[in-house]
Amino acid sequence: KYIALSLLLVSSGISAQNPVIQTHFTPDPAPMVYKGKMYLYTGDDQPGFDFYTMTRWHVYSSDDMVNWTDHGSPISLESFSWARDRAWAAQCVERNGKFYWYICAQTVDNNMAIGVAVSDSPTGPFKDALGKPLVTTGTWDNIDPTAFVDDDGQAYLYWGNSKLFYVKLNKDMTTYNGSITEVPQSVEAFGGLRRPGKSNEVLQKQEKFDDVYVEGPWFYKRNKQYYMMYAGMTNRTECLSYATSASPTGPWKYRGKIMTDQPTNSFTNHGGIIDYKGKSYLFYHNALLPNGGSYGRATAIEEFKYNADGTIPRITITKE
Ligand code: FUB
Repeated sequence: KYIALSLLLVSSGISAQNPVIQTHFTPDPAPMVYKGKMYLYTGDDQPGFDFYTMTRWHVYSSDDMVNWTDHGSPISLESFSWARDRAWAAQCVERNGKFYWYICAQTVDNNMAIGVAVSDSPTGPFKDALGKPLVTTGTWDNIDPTAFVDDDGQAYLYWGNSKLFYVKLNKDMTTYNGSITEVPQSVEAFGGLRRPGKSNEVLQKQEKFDDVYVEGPWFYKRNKQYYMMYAGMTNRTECLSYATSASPTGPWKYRGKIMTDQPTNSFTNHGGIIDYKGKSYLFYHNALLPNGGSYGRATAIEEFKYNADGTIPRITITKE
């Protein structure tokens, strides 16, 4: 039934509105451009839950950033035999005409793991590429994958909650070589106050602190500079912040906040940045759909212009 609803135009009109999809909750937006079209991959919050109890992922597409086509829900927890709950943040990237949708989910042994589904089309059908997780280390750290294929063909997968990790993906995009590297965190790299041995959660309870890496990394390159946007913690809600580097593996330099913890009314924020038809866009989520909240989040988009030196200006929430 759900698939049968696909290919409907879900939003139309002359001017864009935020949230951009008005028919579903669409948390954790991940944009991708392919053959002149913008694709939007999201999670799925359901009304009435009091946690991130999510079971499937969605795809939408647009030619004009105003009218969005709903391609339904090509993957869900059932697509991954090893996944039992928490269909959390994901990103789809293209390589050589194949589409790799990196997802995270709770495993049957109650940890979080990263998997990958593959397709010949950006809208599916997708199939679990491995039949098992791509990254599983028996912890809750393994969430929010972000993938990027560099100009030299080397692909990277970053992810992590509280801690930030990466691996170098093999050309098949579904396996990796070498060990998992944890990215060192410091005030210089990701901002914030840190004390050795204290988790973000402990710090959060103890003091007000200005920014710290929490989750939701978004890794990309622009004009030979690498960018790592992420959800940071400020005053107990999430902001979007970023760091840059001359190399895909750091060292990272903290560049400040992109979107502050202004009232999005949802505890989390999660973003993606992309250029499309000569313009730059920030995708993020907020709780501004009717009945929205921390567990009812919806994708919003803001157009912005990079500063001349490549830094990103502070971006504010709009409703149109
Ligand atoms: O949507 C579930 C989780 O909330 C995501 O994995 C995090 O990034 C946060 O947005």
